[in-house]
Amino acid sequence: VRNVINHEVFKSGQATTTFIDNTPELFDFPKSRNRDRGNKTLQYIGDTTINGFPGLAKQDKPYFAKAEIPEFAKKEADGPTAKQILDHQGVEAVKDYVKNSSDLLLTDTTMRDAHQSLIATRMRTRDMLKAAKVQEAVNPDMFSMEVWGGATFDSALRFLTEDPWQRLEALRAAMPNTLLQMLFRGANAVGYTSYPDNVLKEFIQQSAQSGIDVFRIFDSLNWTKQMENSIQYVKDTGKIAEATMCYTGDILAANPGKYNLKYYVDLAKELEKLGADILAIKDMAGLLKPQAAYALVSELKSQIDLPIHLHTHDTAGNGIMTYVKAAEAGVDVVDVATAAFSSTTSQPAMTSLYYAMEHSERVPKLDPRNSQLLNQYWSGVRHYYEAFNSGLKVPETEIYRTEMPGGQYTNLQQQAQAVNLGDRWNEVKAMYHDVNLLFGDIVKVTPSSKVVGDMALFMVQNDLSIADFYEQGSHIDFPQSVIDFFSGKLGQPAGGFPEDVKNIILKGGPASTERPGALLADVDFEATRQEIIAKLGEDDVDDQDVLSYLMYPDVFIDYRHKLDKYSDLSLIDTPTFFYGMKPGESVNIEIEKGKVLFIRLIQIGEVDHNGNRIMFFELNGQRREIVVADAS
Ligand code: 3PY
Ligand code: ZN
Repeated sequence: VRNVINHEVFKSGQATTTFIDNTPELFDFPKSRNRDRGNKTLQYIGDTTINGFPGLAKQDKPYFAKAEIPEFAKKEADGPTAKQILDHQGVEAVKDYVKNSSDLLLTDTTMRDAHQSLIATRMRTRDMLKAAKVQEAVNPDMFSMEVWGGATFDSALRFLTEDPWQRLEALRAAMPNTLLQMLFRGANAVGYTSYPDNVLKEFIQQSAQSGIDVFRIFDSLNWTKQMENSIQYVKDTGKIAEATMCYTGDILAANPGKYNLKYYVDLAKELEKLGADILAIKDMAGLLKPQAAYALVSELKSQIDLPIHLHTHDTAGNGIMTYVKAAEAGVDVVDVATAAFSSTTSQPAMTSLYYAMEHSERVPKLDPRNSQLLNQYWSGVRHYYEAFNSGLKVPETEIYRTEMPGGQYTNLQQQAQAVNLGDRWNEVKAMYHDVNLLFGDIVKVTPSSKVVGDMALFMVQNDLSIADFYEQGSHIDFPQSVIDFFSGKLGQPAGGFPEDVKNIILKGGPASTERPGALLADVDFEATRQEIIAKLGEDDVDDQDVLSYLMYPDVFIDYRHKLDKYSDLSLIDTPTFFYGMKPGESVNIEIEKGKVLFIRLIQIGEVDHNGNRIMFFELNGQRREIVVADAS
């Protein structure tokens, strides 16, 4: 890891998209980890073949057509890109460029929010990288690519045995002329709890150094106190601070309650004062209807002087219309995804938006033919991950009532299934709405959305109604996340907590109105590094590892153990990674340029009296036997 950004060629600014291909040593792991790599890879394939991939129902490996990039005509950028402007002229010049663009600018979320919202954040780096390497030849005028942050950090380590930093640096090298964007959860960085300020600062600095240009910073309660430090830390790096207001409710409703137009205008002004370079409207549940988008953007345009970047989810099926109306009102940038990873709980499709705006003044600079061709590749990739599709297949306008974020929908549905509430999903959704009102109508986005989700599941599981809550609540132990929320650990919601509900939940326990981060002591990074070294028994622990550990201590240690056991798994093709191999099948794994493991699975042995099976492989022509403990 971390070799890319410090490589002389990269630092010189001469890196092109062939840089990674011609410089394989970038991804060299320390020798010890790759010792015996052939056997370790066979062990992984053996374990996965026999016991399945964690979280996936075990099944025979399905057939998948290989996802390939079709031929396309290389496109030249129409003038300097936003990334080139940032690198050569700085943030103010990017702001001017955005404000002066007559066409609508686009952010492609395929590699972050789109797969987070459709396939439980399971997309692997290798599938991203193949598209990333041609991205600038296909669509060089993309304003930015959202590729990092949100749940991807956790998911890479936890489920994919991948280092998120390595992913970022590889994508950076593949797209040197495009702004890379991340989603940063304010006080929660890329985790679910509050971190001390020095951790936020270090995380932002390291992310900037590893390739992030645009930081979309939000707070799950729109509490600006939890955003101001992060905004400043980003500005200190010379990168772009995109301060965010999360959109909830309906500003055009007859009685919009506290989330009315004035609320958003005041919030936007506050973020502008805090130094935002761009204002993001983060419509995480897809609640911003077209006419409301027009009203909101028009008003903001007349009241603040920042470029405006709109993000929505297409859950209700109205996303394209929302973007078209926002564009008419002067929005500067909108978030879209490639068609194969678009729609329903994800972002609207980029080519659909292009055609919806064709022949209008603000049609985006997008080559629809090239986008469609690249989408053929993405469509192949989507198939690999079919088993993780668990969400909506069709639009759901009920979302206007439930207000559930796109990224949460599939997750909560899976959680409901895990506790045997799969067939009571409609009740869970209805309860999600009721719990939100019980909690005083809060902004729901990670991590506040998780609190509402936990409570909704808890209520349905225990057959509790809202009336039961008031009657019996003082005798009930509520989920820890709910107690933490009411004790102020996520911050303060607009209008405060409803006192009666708070008393029932906390039962006299402590509550604070301070900013949680202000109560946390600074982390000693060197002491943390020593702690990790002691746990791992090896001293190959760098600054990025320390940050990964601070975000997810157990997950990180577990990741390193898996890496030691199996070696680097990121080079295995995706179907083999999830399903192992079938007897008689052959796969090739290119571990370095020109160095290939040719693997054939010959036969799977019977279970012996210890519950083990012998797997008979051929590795580069040599027979190998691997022992796998059959967990069934
Ligand atoms: C995240 O925080 O991961 C989100 O995508 C919120 O919408
Ligand atoms: Zn989103």
